[in-house]
Amino acid sequence: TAHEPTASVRDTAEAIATMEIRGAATIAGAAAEALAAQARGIDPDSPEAFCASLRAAARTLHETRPTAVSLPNALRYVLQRMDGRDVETLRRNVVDAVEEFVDQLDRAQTDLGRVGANRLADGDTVMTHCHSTDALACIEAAVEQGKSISAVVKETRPRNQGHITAEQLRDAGVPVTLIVDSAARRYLDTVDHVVVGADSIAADGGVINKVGTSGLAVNARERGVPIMTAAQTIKLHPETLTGHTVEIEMRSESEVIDEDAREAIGDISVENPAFDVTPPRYMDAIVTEHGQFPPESIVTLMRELFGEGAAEPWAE
Ligand code: RUB
Repeated sequence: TAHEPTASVRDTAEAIATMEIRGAATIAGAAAEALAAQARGIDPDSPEAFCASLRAAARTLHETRPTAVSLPNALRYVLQRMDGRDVETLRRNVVDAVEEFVDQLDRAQTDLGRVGANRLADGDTVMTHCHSTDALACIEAAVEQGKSISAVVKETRPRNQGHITAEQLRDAGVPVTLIVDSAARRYLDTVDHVVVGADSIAADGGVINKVGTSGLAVNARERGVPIMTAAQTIKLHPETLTGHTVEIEMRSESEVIDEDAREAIGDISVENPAFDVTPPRYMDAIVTEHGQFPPESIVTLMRELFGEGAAEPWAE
């Protein structure tokens, strides 16, 4: 029917679900672009049909992965600007909103990078977990400020996103040491700052990021190493203002053990949570494009930017 998502929306949704497109900010940008492609690619016979088709596309994109709130925040940003009495006006407003959203995404990352960079000193060694474009923006900005920075990069099992981080830092001229996740506490003795990203930030300042972040934060505190989360404000989770919790994605056991290992081990259960929650007391700062915040005060910014409500403009 006319309301079905176009192939490009289905392709983007598939790429997000299989993690070909991954990382909270990248997912948000790709989802917004997919809405623009849907707006350009359909020829509905009424404004109502146009809107229904965009809502259906947003639902398809929304169902891909549950934890990064940047995804629903992106869909909400675009659909709230879907305004007009005729199809052409609606189409233009959606395409313009997507362009604006993607611009803001880039600008926010550049701006928060400068803030995060100010927390790093010349000669610092940073430790990273997973692959976060917001976290990398801080390290890259520090390098651009002329600071000499080295990195200890956790490989981040089971998907090894640390390899992407290692490659990107090497390209930025940062000397990189790759370690297995279990070696993190040992190497914290040699590290000046831990820098991680976020998929969602809860109203109480809890940081939801790649599984392993909370253990790293507790160990960093115990070793006296400061830890920051680099998170542009589309990572703020508006529904947590009204008492909702953030869903932690559970992924397939095949990411943890292959079929041969499964067969050899036999009847055991395997669990593969993709994210965890770092309590605010273990995080020193949340670095955003509006400056840095103690996690406990992030709720003020969340209210200012998202109000009390978290409408779902994609609902049927
Ligand atoms: C990625 C991850 C990243 C955040 C932030 O998890 O946990 O730290 O998404 O990334 P996955 P960014 O690989 O499962 O998507 O700063 O790029 O938004």
